[in-house]
This record gives sequence, structure tokens and C-alpha cells, in this order.
Amino acid sequence: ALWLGHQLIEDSIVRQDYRAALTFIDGSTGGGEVATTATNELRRGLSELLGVQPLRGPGEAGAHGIYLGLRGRSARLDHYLATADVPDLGSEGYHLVYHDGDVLLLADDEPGLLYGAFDLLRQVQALTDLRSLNRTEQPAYAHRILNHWDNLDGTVERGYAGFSIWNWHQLPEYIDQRYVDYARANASIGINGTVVTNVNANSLIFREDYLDKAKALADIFRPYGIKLYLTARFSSPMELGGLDTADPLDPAVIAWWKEKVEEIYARIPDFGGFLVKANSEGQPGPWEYGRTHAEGANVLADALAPHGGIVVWRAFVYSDEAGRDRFREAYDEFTPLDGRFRNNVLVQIKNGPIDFQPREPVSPLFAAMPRTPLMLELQITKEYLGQGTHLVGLASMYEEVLGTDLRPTEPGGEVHQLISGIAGVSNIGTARNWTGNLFGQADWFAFGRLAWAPQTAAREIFAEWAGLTFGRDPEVIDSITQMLALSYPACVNYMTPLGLHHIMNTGHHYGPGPWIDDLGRADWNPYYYHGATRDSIGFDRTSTGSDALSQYPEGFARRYADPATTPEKFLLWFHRLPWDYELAGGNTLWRELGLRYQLGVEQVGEMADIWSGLEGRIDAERFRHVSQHLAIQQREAEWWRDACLAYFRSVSGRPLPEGVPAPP
Ligand code: GCW
Repeated sequence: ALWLGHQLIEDSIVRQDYRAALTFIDGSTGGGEVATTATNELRRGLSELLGVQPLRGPGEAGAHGIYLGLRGRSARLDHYLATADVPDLGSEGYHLVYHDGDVLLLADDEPGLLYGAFDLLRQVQALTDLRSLNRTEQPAYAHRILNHWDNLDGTVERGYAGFSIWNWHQLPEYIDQRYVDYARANASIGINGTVVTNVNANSLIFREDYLDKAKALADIFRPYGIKLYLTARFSSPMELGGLDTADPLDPAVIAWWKEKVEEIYARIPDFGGFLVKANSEGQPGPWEYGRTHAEGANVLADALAPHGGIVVWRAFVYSDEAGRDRFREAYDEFTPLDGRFRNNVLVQIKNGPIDFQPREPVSPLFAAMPRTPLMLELQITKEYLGQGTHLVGLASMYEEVLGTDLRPTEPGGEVHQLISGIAGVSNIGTARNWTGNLFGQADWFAFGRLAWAPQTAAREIFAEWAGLTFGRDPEVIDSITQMLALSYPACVNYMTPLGLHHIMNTGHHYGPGPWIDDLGRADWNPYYYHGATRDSIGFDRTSTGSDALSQYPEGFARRYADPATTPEKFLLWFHRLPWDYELAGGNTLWRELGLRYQLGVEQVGEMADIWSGLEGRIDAERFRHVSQHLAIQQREAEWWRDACLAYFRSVSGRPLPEGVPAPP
């Protein structure tokens, strides 16, 4: 059901009002696949909400209903347009309005009808007064894409919700109903693309039988306005094509990609394109041949261009060059390539410069490639934030990232203004509830909503999700909204307060491990990221240290160069400070660190209390599911606090600050 449960409206008077206003659905859509989905979804959703099927319109004289259609195709809509000034809605936008007793849903292209239909269903679920409807919506970006890190053998990298939902073994003959449910869920929140394979890619996906399987998925997704993408392993021409090189400038390699892409489009005419991880963490890439990322990306881009496909090339690269701050690497590698990519290449940048930490400053690269369209990569699966166990509402983090102003001295420098699309690393798996932890659904939902409208407030998304998922009881909605709003600050406090980062236990990244210092590569060691000694702690990224700060635009860098003006939440990302350093509020760094860990624990306690208050107002199964997870989270928040503080005490030689309880 996810957020598409569509609860019957309990109040019979209210229900009757909606029934009277929505007696029929009249579609003048041209009858394409996507428009048909829109009508079907409306019919299905409204029957669930109102308990009756709306008729096929246009009903009897005097009856009111929904008219949906494309501009210029229906007398009723054109009658409205004669007096109303509706702007160009683009290929995915819509206009939803109440007019002379009817609800009108208008678009310039079919996907707009689909998104408008789901919007109308949300309005009815939330009991919005139809007479107040007047919405003109367009997505902020053309690319709103899920990235699955799903392997062809059914496992999921950093997936905490079971196995992959793609059953490659039984495709293309067996079509699991889940594929359809998945497409509906994504369409309902505006997601219009999905990369179904892992960035740590397998060239097998390009073998003909696998392409047939991929085609079967694309055929399911198409009526929901979703394009299929695949990850491309750079060495595929060798592994699959039998060539002895994958050099992107080699004519045989160029020809191989061109032909492969033609094979794909012969099956999937609207194929989205390739997502590529190259020369990163052991993945093959153009560097093997002395070529740049741009040269590598362009050969794929040229093959895709005639068919309208794109290449999304990841900037997540780092090597083990001794002594180099990993923070700097993506910027150092990619900025010289600005302007050298074909125009159907987008560079995809993780929100932070290191790796999906609970809180990272945003990557300086977002403000440094003005001639290259950029995608923001967010992680929905919670690799470093308690994975499938902890309840952490990621909308708060996404909101913070999207709203960060990298050029505070001039307009246009907020991250959401610097990008052309958003990708989210999926948290979906075979778990009964799709995401393992039920609240993981909220993160998937929030990703979609923010990819559509990046300036939506996290709190609004939390409340909307709570209502769609748990029903209309305002107390339930308020409580869940409060829990979600508390959860992100709580997690940062009990894991990595004041700008600590990458101190998770190594490899699996679950639980604390700031003491680990014996791994082969410097930057794999949690210790590397804080370097605590008897006197001080933190990573100096100012000009006296790695100078990563100089990668940011002037106004931003200036503020962060001085610990006194650096936002406290990022302090230890940029500065190495004595334990006795005095913070704005008067506490020493040591004391504040202790109090933050303690606060994180208390905040989880508060979340658990709020949840207990909902007993009896939520079905027993979901109540128990969340309670049990919260109990683990509470214990583990204490574990984080106790382990980190015990370790930092052992290095600094300081006693526990007053107000922090001693470990048992
Ligand atoms: O966060 C790291 C993960 C890897 C992942 C990599 C990446 C897909 O630990 O599991 O590999 O990032 O983003 O490529």
C-alpha cells in the first residue's frame, strides 16, 4: 500500500459531498498509455476514497465531475481556458482547478495528467475543499531518478530491506506484480526514471537475454512515465565484446558501444541512458588508457545521442595518493573537465565531498562546473545512518543540502539552483513493507517530493507522508511529524556531533569505531577523520591544513575559515581545535561534545515516548514494528555515546562532562 492506501472517507456527510462533486471522469487525452494510466488511477483511487466508482463522463446534464485532458482537445477545458491564463505547462506539468462546479485537470502532455491525478487523490485523502483547488505545478528538474544498487544475483549493495525486487532469473516471462506496484508508487511522487542495476556494474546486463529482461521492465514502467536506465561497466567491450581494450578512443570500442546502444533502443525505444561509476573503488574506467573522464563519458554519449539518451557520469572518485585529503579529490579531478563533456552528459555528485555521512558540508563541486549540467546524488538507503534499524527522517537532511547557499554574496548559489536533476540511492527491497523499516518509506516519499519541488519544507513532507500512511487522525499525524522532525538532529547528535565524520565501524559502517587506525589505506581509517590526541581534535581543512576550503566560492570559504564563524554543526569538518576551545554558548568543546551525545540519546527517548502515546491509535502490527526498532535505536544511541566518549576520554585524559551519565 505504501502511501497509496486511500482510506475510505469515514464521515458520511463529507463523503457525500465529494461523491456529488466527483460523479464522473471525462478524459480528452488522446488516449496514450500514460493518459490511460492517469484515468485508471483516478478511478481506482476515488473508488477507494469514496466507496463508489465515478462514472465515465460526461455524466447527465447538471452532474459534476472531473474533466481531464490536454490543452486544445476538449470543449469543456477550452471553455475554461478562454478566460483563464494558464502558462505553458511543459511536458510534465499540470493545472488542477475548480471551475463552475467541476474539477479540471489540464496538461500540455500526458505525464502532466498522471502527476495531476495523483495530486488530486492526495487532496481528497487530506480532505481538501475542492472549491479551493487552483494549482499549477511543474517539476523543478527533468531528471528525477532512483538509483538501485541491485546486483544481477539478487543481492543489494548497502540494501537493508532484503533482496532485490528484480527477479532477473524469471524475467522476461514472469512479471511480478511488485513491478507494477513499484511503478505506481514512483509515479505518484513524480519519479520519472530508474537505474535498475548497481553502479558497481556487471557487463552481463548487456547480453541479449538480459536486455530482453530489461525490456520487460521498461514495458511495465512506460505507462507510468518512468524511463529505464542501466549502469554501464566501462570494460564491457572486453568482457562481453571480446575486444582486447576498452580504450574510449579506439575505433573498435567506439563501434562496440554504438552497436550495443542500437541493440538496446531496438528493444527499448525510450531507454533513458547509462549511469557510470568509473575509476573509483576498483571500477574500470578511462584512466587505464590515459584518458580523462570526459573522453570516457563522451564515447558513450555519442552512442546515445542519436536516440535521445543521456550519460550520467559519477564524480565519486578517490584514490590513495598518500597524504591527499579525500575531501578534495572529486573537485580536483573534475573541475579541469568543465566544458569538455558532450551536452548529453550530466555529472552526478554526492551531496557531500566524502561519503553520505549523517551530516556533510555540501560538495564544493556544485559551484565549480558552470558549463556542465549536474545531478545531485542523495542516499535514501541509510548506509551511515543506522541502516534499516534506526528511524531517521532524511527529508531534514535533503532540505538542508538543497537549501545550502554556496555563493552567499550573489543570487543563484543555492544547491537546488545549481543542479539539473536529482538521483536517490534506493532503499527498496523484498521486505514485506518494501523498505524494511517502515519509516524508510518516508525517505523514499520525501526523495520524490523534493526532486519535484526542492524547496518544500521537510516538516510539510513529514506531515503529508504521515497522513497518507497512517490515516487522518490529526493527533497521529502531529505525533509522527514530531518524531520525524526530531529524528535527524538526534542521529547526528548521537553519532557525529559538531562535525565529526566517518567514525563508523569499518566496512559495514554500522556502529561506532573512531578508534580504528590499522587499515591499509589512511582514508579508510575512522581515526584519520578526527585525529584526536591529548590536546586537540578535528580535521584542519583551512589553509594551514589540507586547504580543501579553498575549493569553495570566496564568500562561503571566508565564513568557514574561522572557527568562530563556522556553523558549529560543521566545526570539526574544517578545524582542528583544542579540547578547551570555547564555543559561542560558553561550553568547552569537550563539554559540548559530551552534552551533544547525551542530547542525542534523550531525543531518541523522546521519539520513543511519542510513539508509545500512539498505542491503540495505530494498528497493532505497525505499532509493534516501530516500537521494536525504536528500542534498538535507543540502546544503540547509548552505545554510540558511551563508546565514543569512552574512547575520546582515553585519548584526551578528561573526565566525563557533568550531565553525562557514566556508562553502566
Ligand atoms: O558509500 C560507498 C559505499 C559503496 C558504494 C560507493 C559508491 C556502490 O560504501 O558500497 O558502492 O559508496 O557510491 O560507489
